[in-house]
Amino acid sequence: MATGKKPLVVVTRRLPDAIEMRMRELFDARLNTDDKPMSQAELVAAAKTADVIVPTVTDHIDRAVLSQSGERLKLIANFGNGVDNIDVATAVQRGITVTNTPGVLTEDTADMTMALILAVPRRLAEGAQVLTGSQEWSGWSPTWMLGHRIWGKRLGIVGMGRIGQAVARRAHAFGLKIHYHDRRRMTEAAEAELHATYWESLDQMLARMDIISINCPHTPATYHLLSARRLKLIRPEAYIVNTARGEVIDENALARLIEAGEIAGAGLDVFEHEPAVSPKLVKLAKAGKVVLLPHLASATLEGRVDMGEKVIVNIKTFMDGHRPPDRVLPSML
Ligand code: 8YV
Repeated sequence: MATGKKPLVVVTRRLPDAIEMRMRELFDARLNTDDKPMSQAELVAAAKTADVIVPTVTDHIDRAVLSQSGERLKLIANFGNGVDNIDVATAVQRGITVTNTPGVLTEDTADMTMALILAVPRRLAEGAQVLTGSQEWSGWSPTWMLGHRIWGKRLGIVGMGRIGQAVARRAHAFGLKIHYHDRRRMTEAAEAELHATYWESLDQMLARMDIISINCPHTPATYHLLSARRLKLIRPEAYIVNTARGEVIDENALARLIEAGEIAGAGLDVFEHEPAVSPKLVKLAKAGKVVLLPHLASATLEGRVDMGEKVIVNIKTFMDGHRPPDRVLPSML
């Protein structure tokens, strides 16, 4: 990029007004005002001409796109925490820096995880529908619409990073007993602070939990981490909540096991083939066995503005010749 010239920044989706306004001031920003997802051909065209691309989870910046990138493309500043939409290894090989937006969506995502942990056993979605459905509510009864108690149950958190820890804090306040599996064990002090019990074996943890929450990123190592075999280890009374990535669970196997009564239910905010949602899951939702949300866990205005600010800081720092604060390296995945 020629000195003094503003970098050409292609932003693939519409962002909050305040962020777009600031981007217009700082960069030669090409914004997507109608918010239509870009096709692979449009992404290739962007990769050929831009200095920076700002993609989101809906854009697949894969090897095919990156192999056609122009000489100018030096930064992919992802608007999002997860980077499974980007082939980071190929980007780095081609001298392209990748950044993300960690930290700013932790609390919002943990809130929504907690909401799903409550919603499924307590039949929140089903109950809400009673009052808006075609039939009139027949009134309260002692044995009607009973769910299951949260307090005192065992919660198994798969992936004890920032979000997993924020879930643990909330869940402890609700009286849940915190268990976790992660490839790295936390320090004793961190475990004590979170009242968390470590399980080295994911299999053993899964077999003993009442509620399981998926909070790890989707990487090649976590694809179908909850495989059909592992899902079969889960107790028939247990629930699964996923606010991470659909690909971490074998979704077909999960739907099958819930349908067969071998897992009690699930709260899912993410899906294997977004935006497509398996008809089996939709059927289970209609039967009150699962609660489905359309990838809403981090969807707060405050969160989106914070994410945008992070993207801007990453681009500015990089363009000023410094290491951007949220660089992602293949070794981190
Ligand atoms: C974002 C997310 O909405 O940041 C993430 O990893 O999953 C989301 O909550 C999305 O990724 C934005 O690109």
